[in-house]
Amino acid sequence: MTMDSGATVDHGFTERLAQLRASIEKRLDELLPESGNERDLVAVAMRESTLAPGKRMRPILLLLAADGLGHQGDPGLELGCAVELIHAASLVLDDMPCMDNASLRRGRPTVHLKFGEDVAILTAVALLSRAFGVIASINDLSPVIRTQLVEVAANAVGMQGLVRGQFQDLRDGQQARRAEEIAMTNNLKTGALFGAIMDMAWLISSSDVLVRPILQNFAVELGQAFQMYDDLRDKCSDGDKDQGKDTGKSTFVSLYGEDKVREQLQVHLSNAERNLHKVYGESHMIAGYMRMVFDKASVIA
Ligand code: GRG
Repeated sequence: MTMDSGATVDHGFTERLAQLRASIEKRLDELLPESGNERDLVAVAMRESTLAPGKRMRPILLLLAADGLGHQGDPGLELGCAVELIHAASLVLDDMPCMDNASLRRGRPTVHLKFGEDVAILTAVALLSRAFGVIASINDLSPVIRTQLVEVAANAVGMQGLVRGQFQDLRDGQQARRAEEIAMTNNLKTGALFGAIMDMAWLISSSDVLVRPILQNFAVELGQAFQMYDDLRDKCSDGDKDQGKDTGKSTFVSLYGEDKVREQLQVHLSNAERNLHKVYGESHMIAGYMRMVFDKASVIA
């Protein structure tokens, strides 16, 4: 798959994004197990949870990031889909009664409500192992790069990433937290997967070693901004997911109030943009895409 790396938001931007989304959805569909047998509930739940209408922000970012670094080929799509499978697994677990106890996700009943908690746990494990299998079997890459990609994904999921962030959020979020503690948790819970995406884009593009930390700085700023956006969403109903799940939890919104969080979010977005510009210049699609995701979000206006 190739894209015009110099594309601005004006020239065919929307169509280009629609094409990317379509290729991601098609490949996810192929990578998920068939669910012809309706009693095969884990397969059905894997498909329904992953193919439900999400933004596909992580695979889109990965594809744009890699393209801007000169990578053209299938590995970007495979990796983007693997990250989306990890993300889907995390949402299934996050919604469970022992965690957020949510009833709605992507506008649909959560997996444990529809299929039962047993199926939800098994679905998350199956999505996660499918993700690692996809990364490990990308033939167009050298075994060394493939191994590094598996390591990047493993670090993002485990005790240096989502798992630690989620644990801190569940347990420490019940009492007052300092701003630095909330930021650290958000970085693990939400920023780690963005960090993995940028590292993956960097690894498959054989880019300059100096570019890697700039992409990581971008991911940290994006993670902070995105978690603030998600926390603000908790206050308003868009029919996509439950409201009020953060009530009684210490977040930036409970610490600073919504207006200050909106301001802080803009600071993180500007910092993210500054890092992007260092690598991709002023007019690359990735910056336009990031702005578009946040501009669409009425909660931050
Ligand atoms: C084993 C993968 C795995 C995880 C275990 C449950 C858990 C640890 C982590 C949960 C982390 C989590 C849910 C963080 C929140 C990230 C976030 C802001 C999600 C919302 O993402 P969007 O808005 O969702 O991109 P869509 O539906 O558009 O894809």
